[in-house]
Amino acid sequence: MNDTFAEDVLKGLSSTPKFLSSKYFYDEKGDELFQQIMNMPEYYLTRSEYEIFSLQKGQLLKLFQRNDQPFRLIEFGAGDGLKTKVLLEHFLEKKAVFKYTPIDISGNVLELLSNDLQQNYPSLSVDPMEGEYFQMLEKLSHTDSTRKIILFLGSNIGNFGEQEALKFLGQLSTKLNPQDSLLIGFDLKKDPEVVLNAYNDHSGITRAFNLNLLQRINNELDANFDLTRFKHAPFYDPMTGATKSYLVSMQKQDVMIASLGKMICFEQWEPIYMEVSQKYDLDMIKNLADSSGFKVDCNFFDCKHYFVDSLWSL
Ligand code: AVI
Repeated sequence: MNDTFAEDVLKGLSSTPKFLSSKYFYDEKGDELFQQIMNMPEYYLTRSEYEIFSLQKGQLLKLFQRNDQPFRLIEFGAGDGLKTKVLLEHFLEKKAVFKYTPIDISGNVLELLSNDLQQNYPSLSVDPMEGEYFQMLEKLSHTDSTRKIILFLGSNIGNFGEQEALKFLGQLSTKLNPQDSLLIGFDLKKDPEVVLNAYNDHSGITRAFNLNLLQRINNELDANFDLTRFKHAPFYDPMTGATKSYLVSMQKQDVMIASLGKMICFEQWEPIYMEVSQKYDLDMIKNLADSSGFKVDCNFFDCKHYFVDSLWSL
């Protein structure tokens, strides 16, 4: 049993209001469901960022390369690297001198990605690192002074609360050198219906993605959540840009988490707060950069202005 997972679940479900951390969505089944989410017609985010990279890879390379200097592309939480491959392929074609360093806490994810890249791009220099982002950056800085370009893509920053995002980016800024840059993906505020549909798809995949965390608690902590008694309820607030997802208990019920020896009691219609997916506007992005020690150098938009990859430096 994973102790941190157990502690976090206990803390979240004993709190008022109840919450669970969306970082725990990603067990094997959760990874598979997220893969399906990225392919859904409603989930525009992945396609938007893919379009940005496909159409603006030349400009990105110019900015990364700076007078043909070598650079190291460091990706936080690379996943299957589908979008990044568009960049890698172009950079290789243009004979850019660079290394690619995906960092992930999952050795399994890194192995799959590295094998795939080696097979498809034998000339690519892949240097994966398994571990926590900042620890790995620290480790790198002892051995390598090449210009670093950090990629934090896919609106992953949107899953951080406001203070958490500030803290994360503030910490990141202290780990970088003046010549380094960060390319960070933000999902933008847009037609509220478009946003909400991305988190409330017709086929019920996002619903299953949220419910899977209750299933994970059943599997790993010997709990007895009845998934049919919880309703997936996402909301988008166009004022703040927060999309928040809840699982709402449709009836008064008690759930036993046997491995923790803990009974969790739900009132009828009581929610569990599952995830925030923050949507930004350009002022919010500039403020976030300013308050975390960065400045915005350049913004790359898709044609619909649904998404932006923002290039920051110190
Ligand atoms: C990983 N992250 C950026 C996704 C998002 O859009 O917030 C996670 C997700 N949750 C529901 N659908 C997708």
